[in-house]
Amino acid sequence: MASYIDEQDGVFPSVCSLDCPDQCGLLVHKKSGRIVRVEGDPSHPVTKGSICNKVRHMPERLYDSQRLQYPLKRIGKKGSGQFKRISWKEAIDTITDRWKDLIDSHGPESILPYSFYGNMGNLSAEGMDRRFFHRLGASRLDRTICNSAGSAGYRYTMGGSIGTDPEETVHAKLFIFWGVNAVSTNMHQIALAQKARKNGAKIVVIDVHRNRTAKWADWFIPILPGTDAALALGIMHILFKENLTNKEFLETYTVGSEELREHVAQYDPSYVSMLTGVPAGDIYKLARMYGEISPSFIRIGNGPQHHDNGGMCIRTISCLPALTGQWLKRGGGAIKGNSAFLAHNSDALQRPDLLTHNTRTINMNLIGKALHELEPPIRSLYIYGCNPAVVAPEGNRVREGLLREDLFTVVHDLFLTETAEFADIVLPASSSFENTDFYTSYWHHYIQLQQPVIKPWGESKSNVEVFRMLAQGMDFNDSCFQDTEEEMIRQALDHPENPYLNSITFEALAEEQYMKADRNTLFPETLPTPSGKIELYSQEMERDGYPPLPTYMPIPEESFPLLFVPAPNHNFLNSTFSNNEKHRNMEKAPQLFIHEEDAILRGIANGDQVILWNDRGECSLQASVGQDVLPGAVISLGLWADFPGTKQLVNSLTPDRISDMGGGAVFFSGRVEVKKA
Ligand SMILES: Nc1nc2c(c(=O)[nH]1)N[C@H]1C(S)=C(S)[C@@H](COP(=O)(O)OP(=O)(O)OC[C@H]3O[C@@H](n4cnc5c(=O)[nH]c(N)nc54)[C@H](O)[C@@H]3O)O[C@H]1N2
Ligand SMILES: Nc1nc2c(c(=O)[nH]1)N[C@H]1C(S)=C(S)[C@@H](COP(=O)(O)OP(=O)(O)OC[C@H]3O[C@@H](n4cnc5c(=O)[nH]c(N)nc54)[C@H](O)[C@@H]3O)O[C@H]1N2
Ligand code: SF4
Ligand SMILES: [Mo]
Repeated sequence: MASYIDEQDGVFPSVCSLDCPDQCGLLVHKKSGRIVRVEGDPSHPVTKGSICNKVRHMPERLYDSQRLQYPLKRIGKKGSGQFKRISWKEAIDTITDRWKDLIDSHGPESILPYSFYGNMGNLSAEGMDRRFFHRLGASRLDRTICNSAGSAGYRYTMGGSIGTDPEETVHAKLFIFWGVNAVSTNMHQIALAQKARKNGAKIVVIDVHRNRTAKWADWFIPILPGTDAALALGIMHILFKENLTNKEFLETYTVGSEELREHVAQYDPSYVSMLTGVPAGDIYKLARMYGEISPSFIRIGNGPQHHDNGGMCIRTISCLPALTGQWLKRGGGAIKGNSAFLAHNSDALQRPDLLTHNTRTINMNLIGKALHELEPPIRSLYIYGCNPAVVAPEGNRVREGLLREDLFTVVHDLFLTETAEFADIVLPASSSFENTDFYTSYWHHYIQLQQPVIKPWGESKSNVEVFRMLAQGMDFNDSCFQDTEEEMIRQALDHPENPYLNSITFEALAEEQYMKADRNTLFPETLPTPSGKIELYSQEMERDGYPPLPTYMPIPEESFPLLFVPAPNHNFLNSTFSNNEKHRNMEKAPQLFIHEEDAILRGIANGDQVILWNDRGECSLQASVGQDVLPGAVISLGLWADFPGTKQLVNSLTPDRISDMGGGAVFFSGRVEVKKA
C-alpha cells in the first residue's frame, strides 16, 4: 500500500474525515514534509474539487501550537486543566493498571467507552476500539446523539438507510430542504440543486429559522419547532383529497395506502395551520406543488428529529415520496441517509463475538445522569472522538459528573478540549492525514481510502494504534489486536451480504482512491421492511407500541415560554474549530435569533447581550432581533466553548429527555426565558 509520508513534496489524494455528509475528496499539498495546502479533488465525481472554508484552513489546525504532542497526566485539582508530560509507557501502564484493579474489585462494567464520529474513518470510529471494549467486557455505549431517532423513524417506512442517489438529483424539478441547513451542512447537495435550478427546478425550504439555506431558496416556509409531522400529514390530506397521488405506485410498492387515506382525513389544513404556524393557503400551495411537479426530491435534515417526537416526524415525512411515486423518477425521492449502500462487514471489524457475557448499555445522551445515578457506578470513562463536556445535553450535569474525584477519566484527542480538561490522563491523537483508514459517506455513494500523508504530529497516535497498545497492556493475546490497518480494511470489505459492495476490493480501492457502490437501479426491487414494500402502515410499529400510521404527537410542555433551538453553525463542525480564532472571527459572535415581538416584550434591542435560562442552567448570547424566527421560538448557532467560566455553552440549557424512537437526543425541544444582561 502507498504511503506518502516519506515524500517531502507533492500533491496527494486524501479524504475529509469530519462528520459531514459530503465526505469530500481532497488533494493535500506538501512542501518540505509539511502540509501547506488542502483543496478539493476535482476528479471526485460528487464533490468535484469544491470544499468548505473549514477544511481549506485545515493546515493551521494541523500545525496549531496548541495541538497535543505528548501524553499528559493530571497534577492539579480535577478539572483545573493542570497537567504534566509523561511517556506513552507510563500512560498505558497507568490506564491498564487502574483498569485491572477496577475489573478485580468492581467488574469490567465499571468502565465505559464514550465516543462519537470526530473522525468518520471506519477503523478510527468503530474498529479496533470496539474489539478492545468487547474483549474487556466494558459497559456498552448506545451512540444516539446524532441521528438515531430519525434513522429509526425512516427505517419503519423504508426498512433502512436507503435514499436517492444524490448525483441523480440534478434531474429533479422540485427540491424541499426540510429541516436541513444544507448551505452550511451539505454544500454539495446545494451545488446539485443549483444545477437543477438552472434547468427550472424550484427550491423550497421548511425550517424554524431563516438560515443561510432559507435565504438562498425560492420559497421559505417558517414553521414552529416540533410540528413538521403535522405539516406532512396536511400535505397528505390534500394529495389524497385532490387525487394527486400515484395509485399505481401505491398499489405496487406500498402497504397501507387505503388506511393512510382514511387516517389523514383528520389533518385538515386549517387545523394543521393552527399546529404549525404555516398559513393554510401555504399548505395548499405546497401540497399542490408536491403533487404536480415531478421529479421531486426531499432532503430530510437532522433538525426535525432532535425533538421528543423526532422519530415519528421523520417516519411521517419519509412516506411522502411514495404518495406521488417519486422513487421511480430519476432524481426523485428523498435522502435522510444513505449508509445502507456502503454497509461493510461490521462483525469482522468490530468483533462482537469477543464479548462473552451480557453487559449493560448506556445511552450517551444520558451521560450526565449516568455519572451521578447509575448503580453500580461508572468508575472509569475512556473518551475519544467526542467532546461531551460541550456537545451532550444537560451540560451542567455532565460537567459536574466529570468532576467526580473517584472517576478515572482518559481523553484521547488532538486538542486539550473542554472535556480533556477534566481528564486524569490525556492522550494525543494523530490527525486523519497521519492515519490509514477507509471512509463511507452517509449521503453519497462513494467509499474512499485514506493513506497517511504526513508523519504523526509529536508523539500522537491513531485510535487504532492506541487500542493495540491498550490490548497489549491488558495482556489480550487474541490475534485480532495485531491486525494491520490494511488487514482490517480487507476484513471489512469482505461482505457478501451487501451486493452493492460487490466490485469493491482493497486492491481496486488502493488503485482508484474512491469507488462507487454498485447501485444499478433507481429503487431497490424489495426493501428490507417486513413486507419488502414501503410501509405506510407498519405492523412492526404497532408491535413496538407506536401508532402504526404516521401521526402528529406534540412535544411536551415545559414551564418556560420560548422554545430554544441551539443549532450548529457554518464555520464550526459541532465543537470542532470552536477553539480556532479564524473560525470564531468568521462567526463574529454567538448569537440568539429572537422575533421582534418577543424582544420588545422583554426590552431587548438588536445587539444586546442577553441571558437565557431555565431549570437546567443559563447561558449568555448576543441578541439578533428581527423576523428570522417565528414568535415563541429562539435560535442560537454553534457549539461555542470558551472555558472555564463560560456562559456560551448552549447545552447547559438542553434537556436530556430521550426522543420517541432510537434513544435520540432532543436538543431542540427545550424551553427558556430570556432577559437583557
Ligand atoms: N458547518 C457545519 N456543518 C455540519 C455540522 C456543523 O456543526 N457545522 N455538523 C454535522 C453534523 S454532525 C450533522 S448531524 C449535520 C446536521 O446538519 P442538518 O441536517 O442541517 O441539521 P441541523 O443543522 O442540526 O439542523 C438543521 C435545521 O433544522 C432546523 N430545525 C430545528 N428544529 C426544527 C423543526 O422542528 N422543524 C424544522 N423544519 N426545522 C427545524 C434548524 O433551524 C436548522 O436550520 O451537519 C453536519 N455538518
Ligand atoms: N446544542 C446542540 N448540541 C449538539 C448538536 C446540536 O445541533 N445542538 N448536534 C449533536 C450532533 S448531531 C452531534 S453528531 C454531536 C457531535 O459531537 P462530537 O462528536 O463531540 O463532535 P465534536 O464537537 O466535533 O468533537 C469531536 C472531537 O473528536 C476529536 N477527534 C477528531 N479526530 C479524532 C481522532 O482521529 N481520534 C480522536 N481520539 N479524536 C479525534 C476532535 O478533535 C474533537 O474534539 O453533537 C451533538 N450536540
Ligand atoms: S467538512 Fe464537509 S464540506 Fe467541508 S471539506 Fe469536509 S466533507 Fe467537505
Ligand atoms: Mo450529527
